[in-house]
Amino acid sequence: MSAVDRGRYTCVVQGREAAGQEITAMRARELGRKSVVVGDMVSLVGDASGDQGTLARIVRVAPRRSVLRRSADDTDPVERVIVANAEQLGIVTALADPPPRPRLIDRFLVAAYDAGLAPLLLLTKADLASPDDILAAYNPLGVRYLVTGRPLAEASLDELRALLAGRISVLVGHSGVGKSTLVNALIPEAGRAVGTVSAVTGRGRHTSSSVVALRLPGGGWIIDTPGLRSFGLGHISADRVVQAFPDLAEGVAACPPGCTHLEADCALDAWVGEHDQGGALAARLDSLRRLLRSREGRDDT
Ligand SMILES: Nc1nc2c(ncn2[C@@H]2O[C@H](COP(=O)(O)OP(=O)(O)OP(=O)(O)O)[C@@H](O)[C@H]2O)c(=O)[nH]1
Ligand SMILES: [Mg+2]
Ligand SMILES: [Zn+2]
Repeated sequence: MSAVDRGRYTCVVQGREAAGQEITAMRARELGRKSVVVGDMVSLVGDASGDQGTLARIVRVAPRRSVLRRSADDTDPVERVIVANAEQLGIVTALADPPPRPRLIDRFLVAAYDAGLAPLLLLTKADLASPDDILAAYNPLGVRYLVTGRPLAEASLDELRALLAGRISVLVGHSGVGKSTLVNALIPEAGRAVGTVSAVTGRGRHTSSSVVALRLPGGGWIIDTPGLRSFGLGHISADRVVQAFPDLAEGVAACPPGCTHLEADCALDAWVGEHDQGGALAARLDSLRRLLRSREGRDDT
């Protein structure tokens, strides 16, 4: 299932993706309350010819190999599935306009690790600001990354194609960071609307309003999502959150059993003090603690 709009689901038939044929379907009653999201593999009955004006019915959703979820906020355990069956999470961050928000990056990284998606950091607008600070902060994590700018160099586009080839990738990020711009560069005929970023607020209007999967010319899928201002992690346990900070794992190992990492006996401060170079680890520890506190409703990011 590649898109949904007011109860109408766009589906692409397996094996016929290249032909570009799409089938419009609705939910069958037997699905009950089960959600159908972009990326889901579904079974259709009825008129699946894809002819104009025909409507098939979705009768079954296959077990999902992965689920990207978010909650409304960190204290809300009710989660919403955004995309199913993705393999890679493209965390799109503009280097300026809007400015990078490392704590949002950290949230996406937690979500990626939790969902079993390979994270890929896509740093856009390098024509406006240098990627050095962000790269210094995330290089210790070993997260793969790509820096792009305007004009988009052919070499960067080739590298992006290679990173996405044959896989299902979902792009997430704040509004205006350039997700749809990347999609259009990869798939010129996609014609995804691209927004303007207000010079006053530095905030894009939400240009893309729904999640859409598009087939890549070389195989694989790219999923464009609307900009997210926040990304709640209330559905992820504190342990899982901590595990998503592998760069701090050695310090965590020195903590007392059951350490919440929020109290004075936490060993992380001393460990970071000893191992930090240039403040990157201190920023990550700060980010981790904000996340943990926010989950307890004690603080906000
Ligand atoms: N200078 C510069 N501008 C860029 C670059 N990439 C995208 N833009 C501009 O940034 C603005 C927002 O781009 P979009 O692709 O619409 O951003 P988006 O992430 O899809 O935004 P939403 O759909 O609202 O979530 C547009 O005006 C783009 O032309 C870049 O590398 N450099
Ligand atoms: Mg967009
Ligand atoms: Zn601790």
